[in-house]
Amino acid sequence: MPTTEGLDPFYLIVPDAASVARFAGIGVRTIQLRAKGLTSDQARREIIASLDATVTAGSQLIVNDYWREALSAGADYIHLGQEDLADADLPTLKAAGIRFGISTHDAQELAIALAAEPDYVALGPIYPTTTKATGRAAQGVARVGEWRTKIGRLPLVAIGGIGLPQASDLIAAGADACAVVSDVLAAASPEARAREWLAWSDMGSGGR
Ligand code: 3NM
Repeated sequence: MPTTEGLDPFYLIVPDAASVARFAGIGVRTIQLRAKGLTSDQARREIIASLDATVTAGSQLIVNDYWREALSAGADYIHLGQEDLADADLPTLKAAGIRFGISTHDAQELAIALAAEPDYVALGPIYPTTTKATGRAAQGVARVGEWRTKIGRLPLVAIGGIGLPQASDLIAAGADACAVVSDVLAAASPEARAREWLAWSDMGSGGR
């Protein structure tokens, strides 16, 4: 049950094109490619392979980090961290019709993000996570409600330490989507866990 702006309540983050293809193939509708340490050529190849897989499956690909390569490869949705935001050529990206989300961790970053007029805002880390060294204390669920109030109707993605048992509470608190790495990728069967998340999404994601 996709929500606003092409974001499904279950927003999966994976490290490479092979994983994008694997999860697009079982029906995951929103997938972020978050590959690290690639050369520009490698990044471009990963993005093109990811686009092939998601276009075929009818899933939405969101490319993290490599905005130049995403642009040249024909991606239509990217994710920018605050550092990427300082570097990114937003007018060019917008002129190309590329939608983008921005990470935020505090009120100052939120103000910077909103000034860029993004298509969604991500807030993290909601819970402690070992997947990324954010250097931040966990935000907690109440902060999701605070962000919801501050951003109006703009889509809100919660991220960081989220497992399926917490997901409905986050939607109820004001998130539109839960972005997830380890709850799926570190599961005994990542595919089975992804299917549980999809069932949750199909059932209305906790109902809001
Ligand atoms: N960004 P997991 S937290 C990639 O707070 C990422 O901006 C975060 O992985 C932020 O679901 C995070 O395994 C890690 O906790 C998400």
